[in-house]
Amino acid sequence: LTISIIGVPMDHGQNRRGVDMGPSAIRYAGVVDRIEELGHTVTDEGDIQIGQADGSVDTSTNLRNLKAITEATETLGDKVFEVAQAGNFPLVLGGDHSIAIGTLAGISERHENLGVIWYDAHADMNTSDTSPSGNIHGMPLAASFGHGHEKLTNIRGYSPKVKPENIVIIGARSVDPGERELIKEHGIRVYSMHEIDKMGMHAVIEESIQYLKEERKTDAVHLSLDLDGIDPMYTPGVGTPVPGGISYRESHLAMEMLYDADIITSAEFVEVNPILDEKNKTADVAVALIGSLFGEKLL
Ligand code: DIR
Ligand code: MN
Ligand code: MN
Ligand code: MN
Repeated sequence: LTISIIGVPMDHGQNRRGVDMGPSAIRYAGVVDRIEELGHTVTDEGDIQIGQADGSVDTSTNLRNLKAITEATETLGDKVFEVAQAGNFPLVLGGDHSIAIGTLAGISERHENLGVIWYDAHADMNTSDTSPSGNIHGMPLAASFGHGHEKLTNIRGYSPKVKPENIVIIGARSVDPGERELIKEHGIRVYSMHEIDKMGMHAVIEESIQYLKEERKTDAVHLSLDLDGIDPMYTPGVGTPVPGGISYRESHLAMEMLYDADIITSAEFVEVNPILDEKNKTADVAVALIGSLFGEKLL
């Protein structure tokens, strides 16, 4: 497997500075060596250029930094499309979660029936109408199935990127009222912390794989992993930590099972903020999970 790393040093999707340094922190934590040691080839494509933004929420749209984000996600989408067309596995490093709009815009064009696993404390299913914050990092999943401001849903000139019934959310524990409505309306599959506690992560991943592969018959699956899905005791370097999250071990088990099922065709690891972190702990966890996702085993 050839894995192409794309860094997206963007913090415009939320209001805490520092997450733009996520790609550097993850590279510093040794992501390239970690993957190469598993026998894969890595091409580091460097970072996407990110424009300036003033951080204000536009009063007519309720969106913070819309222009800079649409420009960056268009660029990212083109880059992701290019590496995927070349037959490589796109591995995107964030940056805040708004970048998923671009990643999905690049990937989905190549697939009829893309599946998405959204590993996150949040549902990221707000729109400009429902968002309590105006932060676009709380909107990428809604945008990907055609809900929200046209500038966000139509990146790379098409919409939707994914069918709502091809989405699985894992780790949710902070969901806003408008997001709950969309989840219900579209019957989106959600394994919240309640289901993870009750069923165990093994059953959650087994069911998710069965659902996406056998029931939904997806032709590719993108993993979008927000480090705040994991409990902040393991990943404190995130902008919106929520207690009561997925454990370190459960997360490794999840990545190992996804590798064994040979189901993931692209991935992104987002919301690593080294300024809020403790000695790069959160980037270290990201790299360890990336190792498991690409086949690292004890024996
Ligand atoms: C909140 C926080 N639901 C919002 N979202 C976050 O602003 O829309 N997503 N932190 O990862
Ligand atoms: Mn998120
Ligand atoms: Mn989150
Ligand atoms: Mn709808």
